[in-house]
Amino acid sequence: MRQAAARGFLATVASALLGAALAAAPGGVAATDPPRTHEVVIQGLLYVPETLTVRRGDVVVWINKDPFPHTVTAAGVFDSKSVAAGKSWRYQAGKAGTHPYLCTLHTTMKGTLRVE
Ligand SMILES: [Cu+2]
Repeated sequence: MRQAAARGFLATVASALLGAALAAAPGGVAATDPPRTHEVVIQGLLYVPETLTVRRGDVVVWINKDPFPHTVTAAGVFDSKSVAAGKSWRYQAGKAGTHPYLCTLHTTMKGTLRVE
């Protein structure tokens, strides 16, 4: 009997946790959350993080910490043009999908923006 009671208690806890989990949208972000701002640092000829996942409406800011210019270019989706040393460029994610991008000045620099 004690075991049955314990199981009942655990089931209650589990369903409470499940309820809490279901209250949040995928990724743990509620659908009603306001747009967020994400940062990608450009440093040492790298985008950090290299891959970033955001929601439509979120803003992504690329911050160029290198002492020379870079671009953030996903052909047909977004293009920062030249971002000078110490400057940043922001983009509001509007088009859902996986957008590989690169720096047109240093084409080995690659990143991916996933917009859900
Ligand atoms: Cu570059």
